[in-house]
Amino acid sequence: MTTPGSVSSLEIPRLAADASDHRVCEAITEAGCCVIERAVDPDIMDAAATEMAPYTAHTPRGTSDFAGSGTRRTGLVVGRSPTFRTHLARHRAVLAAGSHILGHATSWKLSFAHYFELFPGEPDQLLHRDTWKYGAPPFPVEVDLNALWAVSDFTETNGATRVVPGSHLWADDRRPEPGDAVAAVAPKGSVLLYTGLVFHGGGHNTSGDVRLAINAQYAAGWLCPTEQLLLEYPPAVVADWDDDLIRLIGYQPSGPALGHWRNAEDPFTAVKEYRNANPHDQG
Ligand SMILES: O=C(O)CCC(=O)C(=O)O
Ligand SMILES: [Fe+2]
Repeated sequence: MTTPGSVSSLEIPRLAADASDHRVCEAITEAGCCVIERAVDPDIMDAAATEMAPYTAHTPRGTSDFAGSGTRRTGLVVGRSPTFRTHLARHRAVLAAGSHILGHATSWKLSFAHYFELFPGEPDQLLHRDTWKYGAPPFPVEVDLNALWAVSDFTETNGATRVVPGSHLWADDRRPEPGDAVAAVAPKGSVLLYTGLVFHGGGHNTSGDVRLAINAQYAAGWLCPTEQLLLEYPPAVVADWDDDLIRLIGYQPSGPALGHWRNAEDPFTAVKEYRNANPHDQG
């Protein structure tokens, strides 16, 4: 029996791929995180890795302790990986968790999607809350949800993300003690979901293998996205993508007066205009 706040007072909830949306939301409410085992077929992860492989060689490794000199983070995943667009960005469990955690906002969006390679020897990353990136006073609500897809197995030795279950409920000044973090071991095809307030960090890769992941972050629509997705994916690029995905990357207003385009129009209008002007461009 553990007491609140004691070391490892919670485990990371582990759910099966067919777990109900309700169960996913319940786990995240309680622990701030969960692993959905084999949420997609491992072949889908191989396909995503193959799509990203041509781009990684030119990606510089991290240049800070936080970014890690043994980590490469390759961007433009939404554009470069049709598999991400089709199978991961709008995965059923991710959307359910997103609506549950971020549904307080008028809209919520994809904020970032990068391909992570964690090389042998990379040490533990500082345990952190992703909301620190906003450099703002604490928000009264959760504003971020992460989906970290296991593109390779996540193991105790290859740097599985360490997570502190339940830490989303901690006071702002509380910090993890040694031993609070639990490795989110997960077979290829699994997804680790965690909110912006959950302490977590990449693990120490003591193996000889590269740990592969796709990190997709979703955020309340009223925040500045982590990545300039509309600059990366202008209307000509997204014209033949699924409408819901196009909205998810930011072609939608937020609240009564944010995120408009031109004469206070819905930015999706820009995609419609492109399609009308270029009817032969689409798939
Ligand atoms: O690679 C990981 O396991 C986590 C990385 C992370 O949390 C971050 O870079 O913010
Ligand atoms: Fe993080």
